[in-house]
Amino acid sequence: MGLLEGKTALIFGLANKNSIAWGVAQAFHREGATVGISYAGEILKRRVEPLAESIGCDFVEECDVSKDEDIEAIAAKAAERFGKVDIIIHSIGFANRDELKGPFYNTSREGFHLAMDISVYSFVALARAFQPLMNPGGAMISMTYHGSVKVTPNYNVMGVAKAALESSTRYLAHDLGPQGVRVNAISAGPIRTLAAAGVSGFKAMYKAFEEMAPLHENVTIEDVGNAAVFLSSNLSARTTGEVFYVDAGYNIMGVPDTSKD
Ligand code: NAD
Ligand code: 0WE
Repeated sequence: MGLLEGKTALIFGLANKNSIAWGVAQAFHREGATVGISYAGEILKRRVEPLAESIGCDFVEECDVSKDEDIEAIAAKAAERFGKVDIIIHSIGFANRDELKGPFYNTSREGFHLAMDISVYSFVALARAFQPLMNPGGAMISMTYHGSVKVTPNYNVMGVAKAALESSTRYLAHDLGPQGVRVNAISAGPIRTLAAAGVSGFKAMYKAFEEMAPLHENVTIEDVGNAAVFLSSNLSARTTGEVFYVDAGYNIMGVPDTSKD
């Protein structure tokens, strides 16, 4: 029997087959969950619908998380279709491309607000909208990156946003704990997704990551999907407010190992 049998999951942030959200959707389907999918805008529909169909998902809804009315509408649709929901996955992050290069002090006020709105506030807003629909024993998960706690050149305002996202995860865990809903974050190592495409220096970072990480392997969307299964299932029943690293151990290292050079 699957680990998520009888559970309903809503996954936000599917763009294409490389998305972390797709790794999560496939793992959830494998474990017997009923999956609903949400995507950002009309142009993604063509990509997302065949993927959804391939895992037997027929709840595929557009939701631009910068719009309160979109969030309210999808919560109402989910209530109508499923009644209650067990799992919410937030796999959304965005900053203007020009904020992800050069010195952090060049971050514009507008760029700062946008990154915080899409990458952080949206998780808070989803928690509020779905809280009345969550079954006890349910789980919410956000996706973060180690640039929140250690400087990653060019990650800039996204690092600050991820710090706020991880903190929001803890505050939401406190809020929702009494109703039996757990809230955690997964901190993944670098993965070649749409959000990583065109990031200058990503290829070099990817290689350096593999060299430095104790397991000497890069992280896949399947790895993140499996961690999300654990954090959504009753196997992690007493874990909440945590940042769970899926990074081949990269974050434990202080300096690169040059002892064999
Ligand atoms: P992705 O581009 O596949 O996913 C990002 C998603 O955010 C896209 O589906 C995009 O449509 C969505 N999005 C952007 N603006 C939105 C809006 N206004 N409303 C709704 N959705 C919106 O890339 P990904 O790497 O799978 O990113 C998913 C999450 O994982 C992000 O939070 C990202 O920061 C995080 N993350 C990524 C990596 C990595 O190296 N790829 C590592 C750690 C964490
Ligand atoms: O969270 C992320 C992706 C963040 C991201 C990426 C983009 C590129 C395209 C947010 N917004 C945008 N906007 C765009 O227009 N990661 C963890 C992947 C990532 O992105 C980086 C990284 C890493 C790692 C950017 C700079 C440096 C390192």
